[in-house]
Amino acid sequence: MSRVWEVPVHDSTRVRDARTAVREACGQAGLGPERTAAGELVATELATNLLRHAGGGTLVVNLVTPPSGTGTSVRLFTLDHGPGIADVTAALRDGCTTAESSLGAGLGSCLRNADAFQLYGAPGRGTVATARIDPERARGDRASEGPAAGGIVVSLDRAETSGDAWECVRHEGLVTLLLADGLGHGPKAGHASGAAVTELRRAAQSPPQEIVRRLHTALRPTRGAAIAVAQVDTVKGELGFAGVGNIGARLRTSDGWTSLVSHPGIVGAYFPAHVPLRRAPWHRDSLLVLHSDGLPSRWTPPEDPRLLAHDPSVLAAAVLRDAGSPARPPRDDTSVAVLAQDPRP
Ligand SMILES: [Mn+2]
Repeated sequence: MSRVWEVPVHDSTRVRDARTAVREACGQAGLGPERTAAGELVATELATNLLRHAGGGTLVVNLVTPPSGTGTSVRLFTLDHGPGIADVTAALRDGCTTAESSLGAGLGSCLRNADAFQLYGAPGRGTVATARIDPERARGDRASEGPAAGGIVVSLDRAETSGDAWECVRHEGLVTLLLADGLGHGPKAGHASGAAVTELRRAAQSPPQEIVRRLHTALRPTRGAAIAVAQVDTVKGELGFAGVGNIGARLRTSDGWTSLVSHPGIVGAYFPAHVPLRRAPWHRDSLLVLHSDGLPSRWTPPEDPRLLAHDPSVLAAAVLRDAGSPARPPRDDTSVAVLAQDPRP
């Protein structure tokens, strides 16, 4: 289950709604007053920027596991289809002001108050901003070497609960990414994907096809889910992938993008006799995108090298934004999770 806050920001009254959403999220994450105040400040700046520079957009708030692996962090995203920021470095420098207002000062404040903050703007395509507020001030962003994961979850009709969930678990040299799409949508679907996340935390030392099998047992009391598990062995430099049900998976290698195919079935209900394991080499420039079927199937994988160099959370949010449009809202709970080697070339 994923708790989702999604606030459309199209006039100034919505800036307060954005702040309220982040305060609620910080409360659910158990953050203290200082981190909550930081989160509210970042929400205010990002929502204000949507109005001033993009003609409006959307704030999405998710609860995520921090790089330390313990506790809960709050992840904010703003997505827009505005003109995009041409010079992000200049925009992030404090005191840099545009003709209209103080874009730079606001973003500098985000940079200082968030534990991680990234901005990606492409002229004509809009901007993605993301900030993470951790329970404690981060001391370095990375838990360890190897690939980093990030994702975004939204829900059908902006419901509080999404039936989709993702999680990444590190266990010694293994980095395991799960994406789960509970059957249908809403709280019961969320119960299934939540059970998958809980079991992954216990099973992350197992190979992917074994994890999927364990998830099948764990999900029997639920209505079931589509599941994909991707695991990078950082010692061998190898990716293992196993999926059951309709989860999209695309892997970027030096030759371009390839699809990793899941096996038909429903984890927790109808389990295939044999779950194939797909192996692929994992390089410095490897990148994996997992997504639920809420994402239109004809989405195009990102090619902009500037985008590919960003944090996986930015990539996931950009994929989600670019697959849809205000005229075509998602018809299901939707999630995108990205695993990327860091640092990338
Ligand atoms: Mn679905």
